[in-house]
Amino acid sequence: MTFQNLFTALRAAFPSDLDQTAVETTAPDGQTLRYSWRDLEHASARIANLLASLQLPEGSRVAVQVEKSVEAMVLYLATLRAGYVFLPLNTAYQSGEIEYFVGNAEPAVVVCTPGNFGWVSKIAFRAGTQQVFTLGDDRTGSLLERAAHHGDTHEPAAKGADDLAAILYTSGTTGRSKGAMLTHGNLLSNALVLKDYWGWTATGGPEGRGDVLIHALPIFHVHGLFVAIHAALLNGSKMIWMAKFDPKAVLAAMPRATVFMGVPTLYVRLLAEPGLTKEAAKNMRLFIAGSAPLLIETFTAWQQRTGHTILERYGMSETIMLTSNPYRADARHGGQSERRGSTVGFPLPGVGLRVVDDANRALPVGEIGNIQVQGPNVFKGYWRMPEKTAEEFTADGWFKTGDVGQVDERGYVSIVGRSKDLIISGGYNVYPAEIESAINELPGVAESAVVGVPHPDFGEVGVAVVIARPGAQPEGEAILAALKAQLANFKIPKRCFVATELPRNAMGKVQKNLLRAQYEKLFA
Ligand code: MCA
Ligand code: AMP
Repeated sequence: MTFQNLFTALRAAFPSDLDQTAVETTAPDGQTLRYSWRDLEHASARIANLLASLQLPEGSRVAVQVEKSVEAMVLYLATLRAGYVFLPLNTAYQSGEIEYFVGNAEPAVVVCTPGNFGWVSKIAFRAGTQQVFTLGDDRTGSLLERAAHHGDTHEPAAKGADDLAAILYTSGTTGRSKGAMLTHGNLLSNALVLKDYWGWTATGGPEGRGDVLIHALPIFHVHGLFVAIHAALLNGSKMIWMAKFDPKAVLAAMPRATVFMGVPTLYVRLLAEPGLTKEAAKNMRLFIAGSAPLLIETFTAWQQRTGHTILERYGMSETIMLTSNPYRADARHGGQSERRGSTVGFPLPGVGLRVVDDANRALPVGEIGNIQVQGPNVFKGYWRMPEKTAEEFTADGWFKTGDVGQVDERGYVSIVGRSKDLIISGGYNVYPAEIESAINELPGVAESAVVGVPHPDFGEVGVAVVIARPGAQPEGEAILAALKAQLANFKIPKRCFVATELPRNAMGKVQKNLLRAQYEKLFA
């Protein structure tokens, strides 16, 4: 069979009755909105036709920084359909961050919120962008106005498995963010595997039409954009779509749903709701967690409160999903079906995973080392950074995840640490190097170190330690306020201390482990 556009594969799974509800959501004005499968088909065709009418060069990027809405998802589908490359951007990013992404990716089209048009369009036009559209979360803006003039049928662009579908920016321990290039083949192969491995079904469930997904994650990262949306669409499953995570709204939706996906912070916040009981969760089939380590306390408390065992999985922007605890018996692993806390389960079918030492030599079972992976889901490389791409692959073609872990005798993978200097806060990645260089630019600062410490809500948060220049007296609060003007809010350290020196080893390297130990109980 010849490979099809990812959109074509997703659309082929729409139910035969296109008038059924595909997505249900609450509009900003409180109104319940229902979108049928036909609505998704027509609305994505109109936007795809609009994009096609712009006669963009092959491989053009469509960069999108908008609030979550069903139309924003349709814009993603339309970009695939028209054969262009989707580039989602976190709504928290500020102008300096957007300037970098837009300058680096050189998108032909940028879509932003109506409120941000002034500054975003300036950045975009300076970078050579042809068109800047706006899209509000209340169906306003020039994108939909223009799309309304286009037809509601559209033949999806022919795409090969190796053609680019999306670029996701992911930071690095050194230097600026890198755009991970994901292909139609990467995304579709992973979605097909997950549909099967997680037992998605088109029968039974609260409406007799199979699974219903509660979608409460942002749609500018792998978890909310690909894992959640593809799984639901590929199964013809309805989504209960939430613009923002609200634990009470999720609880209220559970009786009408079967699957929920969240980062650990979402589970922690749901556990704080007295309404979370076995009764409330009794119709649910599956709770999936990932993007950050799920504490065993959360895993166990969830089991006790709901009677459900969270299925934890592991992935990356560069690879989409890599491993998963089993949903049902996995014949490759002795029929094992147990979901084990503190593990991320087995490599998904088709994914190769090995644990190696620093010389890339495979380690025996149970030993801790660097995790490397292979498979049809592994990205094509970093956008316009061939040397960075080469650095992250071994000579024999394995991708170096930067995660440190082990595989036990039963085949379960555990992540025990990271070789990359990275903080994962509430499921968002924060690279200390980026924050430190922003702090070091501030007046009165000689140097700084940012470390991740445990936090009851976000799992981990950043803490900054700053050394003053001679004669200067910078203040922690003022430093944080200055950072807020430059960086996405989730990257701002939760505390900033001014110290007289940073602990260093004999080589002069800052001993971050000592700083982490010093501030470990700050939020206990
Ligand atoms: C918000 N704040 C945060 C975070 N989120 N601080 C640290 N870490 C965070 N994640 C801060 C804001 O800066 C703000 O501070 C205050 O909290 C309130 O902001 P608000 O936006 O109202 O917060 P919220 O709505 O409560 O958001 C928390 C959240 C959100 C719902 C947990 O962070 C979230 O949706 N996280 C999910 C991220 C995700 O989808 N990750 C998947 C990546 P101030 O008031 O001081 O300004 S994909 C991935 O990692 C891989 C591939 C994978 O395996 O899935
Ligand atoms: P990102 O760059 O946003 O794609 O984040 C990918 C990183 O998130 C991985 O390299 C891991 O360090 C981390 N991650 C994702 N899922 C898990 C998990 N279940 N447990 C621990 N870490 C995870």
